[in-house]
Amino acid sequence: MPGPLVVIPTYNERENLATIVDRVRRAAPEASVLVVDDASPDGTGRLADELAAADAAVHVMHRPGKSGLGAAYLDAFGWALARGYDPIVQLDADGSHRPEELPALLAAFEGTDASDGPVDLVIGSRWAPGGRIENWPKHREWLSRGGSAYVRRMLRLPTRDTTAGYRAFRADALRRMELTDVHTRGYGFQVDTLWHAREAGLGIVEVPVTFVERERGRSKMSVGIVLEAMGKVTVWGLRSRFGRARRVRPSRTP
Ligand SMILES: Nc1nc2c(ncn2[C@@H]2O[C@H](COP(=O)(O)OP(=O)(O)OP(=O)(O)O)[C@@H](O)[C@H]2O)c(=O)[nH]1
Ligand SMILES: [Mg+2]
Repeated sequence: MPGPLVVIPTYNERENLATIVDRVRRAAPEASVLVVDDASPDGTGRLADELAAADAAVHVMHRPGKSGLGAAYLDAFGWALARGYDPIVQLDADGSHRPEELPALLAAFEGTDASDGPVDLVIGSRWAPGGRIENWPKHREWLSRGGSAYVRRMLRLPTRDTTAGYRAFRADALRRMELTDVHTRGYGFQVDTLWHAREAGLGIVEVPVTFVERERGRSKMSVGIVLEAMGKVTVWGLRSRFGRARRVRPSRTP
């Protein structure tokens, strides 16, 4: 059995990659790593190849150019499912998602969701009780909290941290989600997949984490990315209330 896979998407993360891979390998030695690099100009892809050459549990996917976090994850999910990895974890390269919390995320699959059903998706949550943020200016925190709350209300999701990127999916859950219907390539990808997870009736739980602001390298976040996400959420929310188009999916009986 190939076991868990931690997917690390990278774009210009040369300063961060070796440390983060090492931390993942120490925190969860049973997990393999897949670095998904979009031809980073700073040579992150070459460094990833060196790390893979030194450790058989580290793999690299090279993509031809920067085409967004969502596209990178969708490619990685396909790679992981074809090889039998389970569960599949999303983790940023910049240290914001602490690898030391991987055991807690993975352990949550042993529990049950709010309706006593099996857990299909574990969210490393900043806004669940016990979750924390380190080194964020107040305005950034309020923007993120506000965005997350807007998504929660609009889409009527019970999840506190709807935009979290630190997540673990059961392989089977990814198969049940209609990923071909996920078109958001920017950061709205996290909301898009949460919405699809909900539509597929997945068992979702949140595990509190401490989110640490990146220390090195540059953020790829932009106003355009936020607007892309909020625009889509508004459309989905209104459609689910007033539209005829809402697909009805069987949700698991408790
Ligand atoms: N492969 C790939 N990785 C990307 C792309 N855009 C961002 N990433 C990676 O996705 C992860 C999250 O990106 P960040 O720039 O940290 O975005 P963020 O965490 O929302 O923003 P900050 O809070 O400012 O760090 C990092 O590991 C990036 O290197 C992309 O287009 N392709
Ligand atoms: Mg980041």
